[in-house]
Amino acid sequence: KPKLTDPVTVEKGDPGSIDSSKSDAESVASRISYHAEFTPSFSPEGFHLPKAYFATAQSIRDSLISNWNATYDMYERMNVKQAYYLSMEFLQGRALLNAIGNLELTGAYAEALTKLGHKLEDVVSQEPDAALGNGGLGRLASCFLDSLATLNYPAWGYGLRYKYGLFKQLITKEGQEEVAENWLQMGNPWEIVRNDISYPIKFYGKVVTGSDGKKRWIGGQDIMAVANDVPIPGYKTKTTINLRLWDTKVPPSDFDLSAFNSGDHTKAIETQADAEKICYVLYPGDDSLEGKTLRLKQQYTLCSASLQDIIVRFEKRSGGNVMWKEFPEKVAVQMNDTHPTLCIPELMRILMDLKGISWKEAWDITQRTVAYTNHTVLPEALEKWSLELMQKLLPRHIEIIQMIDEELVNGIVAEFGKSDPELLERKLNAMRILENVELPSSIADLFIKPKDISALDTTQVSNISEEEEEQDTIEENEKELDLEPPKLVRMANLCVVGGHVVNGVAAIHSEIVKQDVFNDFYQLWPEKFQNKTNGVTPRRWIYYCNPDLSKIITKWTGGDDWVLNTEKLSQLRKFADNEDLQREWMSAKRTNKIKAVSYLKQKTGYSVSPDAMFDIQVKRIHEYKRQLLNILGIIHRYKKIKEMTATDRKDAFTPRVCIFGGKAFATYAQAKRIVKLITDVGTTINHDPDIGDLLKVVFVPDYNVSVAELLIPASELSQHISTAGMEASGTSNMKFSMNGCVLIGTLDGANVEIREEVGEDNFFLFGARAHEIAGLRNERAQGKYVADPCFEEVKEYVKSGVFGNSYDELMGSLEGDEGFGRGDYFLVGKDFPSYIQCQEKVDEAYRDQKRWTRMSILNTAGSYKFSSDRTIHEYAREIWNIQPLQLHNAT
Ligand code: B1H
Repeated sequence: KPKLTDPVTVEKGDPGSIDSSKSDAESVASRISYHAEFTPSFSPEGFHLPKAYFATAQSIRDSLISNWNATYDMYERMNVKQAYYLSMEFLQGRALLNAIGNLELTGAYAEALTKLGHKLEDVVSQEPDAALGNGGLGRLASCFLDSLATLNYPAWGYGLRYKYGLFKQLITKEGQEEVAENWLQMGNPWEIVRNDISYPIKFYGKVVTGSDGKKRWIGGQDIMAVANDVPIPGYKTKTTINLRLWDTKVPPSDFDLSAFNSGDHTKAIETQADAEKICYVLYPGDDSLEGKTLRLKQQYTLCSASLQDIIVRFEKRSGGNVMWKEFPEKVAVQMNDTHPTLCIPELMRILMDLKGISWKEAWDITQRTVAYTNHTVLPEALEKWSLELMQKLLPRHIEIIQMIDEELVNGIVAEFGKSDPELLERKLNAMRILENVELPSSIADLFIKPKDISALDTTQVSNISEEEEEQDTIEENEKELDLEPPKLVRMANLCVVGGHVVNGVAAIHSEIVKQDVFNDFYQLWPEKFQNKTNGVTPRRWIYYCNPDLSKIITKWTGGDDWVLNTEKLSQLRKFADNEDLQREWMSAKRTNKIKAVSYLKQKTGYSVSPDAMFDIQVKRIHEYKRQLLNILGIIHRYKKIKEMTATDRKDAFTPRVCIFGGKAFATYAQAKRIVKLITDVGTTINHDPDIGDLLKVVFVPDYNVSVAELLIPASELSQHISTAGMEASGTSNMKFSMNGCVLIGTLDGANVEIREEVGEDNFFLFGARAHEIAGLRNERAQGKYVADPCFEEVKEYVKSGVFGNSYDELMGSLEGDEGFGRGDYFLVGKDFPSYIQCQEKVDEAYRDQKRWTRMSILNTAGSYKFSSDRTIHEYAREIWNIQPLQLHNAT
């Protein structure tokens, strides 16, 4: 291997060697060598893989920076309207291969690295995943950035630069264990620290009114948010947009030098640590008050720093003639779920307290600027913050929120009148932003019940004895002490009221949003509600992760323009039965399966056969996603296989490798028990000599974006089996379908639309429908439910200890309401028989490989709608009102 002291093709320090405009392999190799020597992150000796990765990334970064600068200059010059996507999560994964490919330099880089003694694929796999997100919501944000850049939309992402991303998952004998993911340990070549771009952020303190009547927020804790920019290159375009991630620091003046000098070192660094810890971890555990406070500080930091930055830009581009009314014509802010809700009171605060704008005008500007995407209808996931905590941390914002709530209450009273107090009370209870907070007395008086009125009637002679009265008072006091419900701020209601658009993320989900979760708002403002079905970027999720399949698609659709225009994929339909295509298609799948086989061996020790069907469920572990249904189905299969003779087994069942992957939230005990059950079932089945290759169960540890890029192309059947109505959209379902996997699923989230596009014959459907769920739960609660004998058998089998223990809490949750019983809230037992029947159909279909391959091709062909390019065009046109702007003169 070449030594660093002996650069391969250029003289040391030749400035020409880093001219990023040349795209031949020779020039690329020069640039890599240059960076290996002159922007070093490692000791000089050796050109080992980690160093090769860094030098390669830095060489690409040069091109990204010049394109980034040119893009930014153009936006400044043209003063275009920009969209800002605010998200607490961006699940970017790796960047190198994507950047090289988007700049159309894959060939040159592969050749250059070969010259330097390495393979491109080994170099790119050195990169740690940027895992600044939990799952679908964060990955969606990253797909959106890719589409925005590719389609030349003027837009930026804003997020937080967490020092530790999502935890690393270890699978041990105890089940899941979490370890900190120190992704920045070796440095991050993709971020540019902007020490010149920082904003003050305040917490706590108090609000005072000045002599001019203006409110001022003073005192408290002051920290700084510093910008770190991550360039996001579009595919085959020079447009390079920005993901600005905030890091928190203590203001330079706050370092207590005298404390340090007098020996109190701890005190001196305390303030520093207090500021920096805000960006330590993605989603700090929030069971404690400290955890909640930290999470709220994170959310406020994101909102405040981003809005200050956006406002500075707006003012600068206004060139000394700031027209605040026009702010919404230059700025669109999208809130990715409720996590950035504080944008609403923060924008109001800045406009009123710092820019001197009236409440009415500030409210109009705010509403026209922000929009809200809802990603979940699970009640426990709809954020509510303690009013008390917010009042302490953000006193001015609470004043503003109280005002918004009061205006809303007045609006509701104006709309529904006072003649039907019951209706009015119901509306106020559903729609108010503040929960368990008294109404203004003029309105509260309406709701005094007749009984209460008589109690207030002083003309009535009281015949209650003193003793009884005393007893009543004690009881009332106790009630107050114990049962005083907490005062809360409902962030979702604030978003619906404060934004101009509310959107769901799949057709069925947007209907549930309108008809159920926010129905009262929908009745009042139907025009606010929209649907934007999610999508995923075809660059990362087919083109780069599945090169073999991509070549076939390019060949059969007559060019690689499908990467930008996924409609082209539908042309594959007409070749679904073509024998040549089928042969090539199956061979690509097999190559991908073989890659996965060696990965699984390396990570789990299990050897699996590439001849078996690869059946995969990878996603966050959650009861509603029903990994439990999947594993109980596998146990049923195992039991049936064991009950048969060796020859019958082979006829009855198609060999399968059942692969699971996904992380459970660290404090979600039931989800962790599911992981444990899956791994225990794997241990038993995979070592059972009766079973052989007929069934294998593998849990892939530490599922992340890069693991997904390997597993999805290798998958044949993919499971999306949530209780209907509970998965807002799902996005991995789209990725699997694109890569020619057939889905088994319920009519939930985007499954509904995928099935429409790929055709019902090419989707394995089972289970109760969303509108039936409430009724089924009721029936179950009333004891009307008739248990399925197969399901009971499987449960008993698990409880008997075959897999190591009896899983009392897990199995109990599937029963009534005594002990561990949770009434099978997710209807695993109800859907079990139809799931098993459906899996039998899957076995049958797979035995006919021609039929299966046809289904596989028709999935890729029908997946064209699920490109995030389509989704982003819809957001741009129907919510943000922004236009694409093409860059011509960058390098
Ligand atoms: C989704 C979340 C989410 N919905 C709270 N909600 C979080 C909620 O850290 N938190 O507090 C984090 C994430 N994530 C997912 O969004 C949905 O479950 C998927 O169905 C959907 O596909 C995805 C993108 O829209």
